[in-house]
Amino acid sequence: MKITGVELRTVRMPLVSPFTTSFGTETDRLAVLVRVVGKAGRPHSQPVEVQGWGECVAMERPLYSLEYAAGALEVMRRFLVPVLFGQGPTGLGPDGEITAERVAALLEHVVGHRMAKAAVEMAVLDAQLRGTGQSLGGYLGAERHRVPAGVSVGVQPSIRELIDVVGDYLAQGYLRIKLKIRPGWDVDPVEAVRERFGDRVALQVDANAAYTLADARILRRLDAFDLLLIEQPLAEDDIRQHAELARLISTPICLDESIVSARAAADAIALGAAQVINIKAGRVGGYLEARRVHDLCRAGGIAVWCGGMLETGLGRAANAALAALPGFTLPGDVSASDRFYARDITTPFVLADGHITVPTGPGLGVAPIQDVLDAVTVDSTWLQP
Ligand code: OSB
Ligand code: MG
Repeated sequence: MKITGVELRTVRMPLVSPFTTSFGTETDRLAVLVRVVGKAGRPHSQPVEVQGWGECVAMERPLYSLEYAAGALEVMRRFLVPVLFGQGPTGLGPDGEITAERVAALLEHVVGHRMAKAAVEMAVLDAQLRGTGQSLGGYLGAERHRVPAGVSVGVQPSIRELIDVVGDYLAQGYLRIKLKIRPGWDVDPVEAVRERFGDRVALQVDANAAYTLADARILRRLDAFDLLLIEQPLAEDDIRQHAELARLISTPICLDESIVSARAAADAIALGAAQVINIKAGRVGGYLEARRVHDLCRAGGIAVWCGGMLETGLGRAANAALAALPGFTLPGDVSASDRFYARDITTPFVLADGHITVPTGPGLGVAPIQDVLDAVTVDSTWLQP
């Protein structure tokens, strides 16, 4: 495919309710979307115009990771998109052709900025697959038509409200509950949810790096509640300390923030810092690297599940496809669109029998609904060679 233009579109979508984690409260989702337009060459016929969509998971503020939406937009505009036009230090070759499989290598000279890179790769991959008519799930190696849906429950103002919110999600059919925790909101909410809903509910917690090893005594109290896992209790670069914590508590440790690549995953596993891994394509630089994380975890007998970043229908479609790979043995944060948005920019994903259906159409299998997209767009830039 030859890329002829790229649109970078920033959207701001109101959340149905505030989402509070240990790092802050979000009331709306600011996201940068990437639309790649190109010409797909086909033997013996005229090239056809194709386009593809990517979604950058960087949040408005650099609180979950060091990337943030406006920064990612800048990096894409100045340093990543020009490479797709053949204007980078790594040339495309005389024909200007590009494939999704080459994007990561072409962008490797830019240090970090994995969420920005992932969005660009996702858009090229979507366009490429639309050109060949293959679904993203089919391309990645999905083996299921639907994936079990879990839901991430933010820190609530009170235990009473938490019980109401969790009860509502369980009534909707969600198959796994993840509670956000932070110092002062950990043992009590977990105990309350177990007391009210029983031992059969699949339950896990996510600290988003809010603790230190000195808190091991508190975290150890969570051992009593038979949690599936505790996600990212310590800081992103505390790999060794996660390994130490693993020796002090019996709840399996799952890493999120720390796993920025397949290499980081291999190291964390080898050091005993992660018994489970949360895979987010944006965090590791793209869906192709995400698949590599999946493959190495599967080979090593490490359970994985698909994380979420409050995606619009675009990222949600891609996550559903990824989560359908055989190594995803735990329910992911792949929830219905209405978990976050009253009106999604694509046809909404809905919960059916506790599952989300994996799209089967070409590429992502979904695309933005133009007037809904326009209504939430706050900025748009069109880039050409
Ligand atoms: O740590 O998994 C996380 C949302 C934003 C940033 C980080 C995280 C989350 C979530 C929400 O937990 C997951 C979802 O999209 O459902
Ligand atoms: Mg997490």
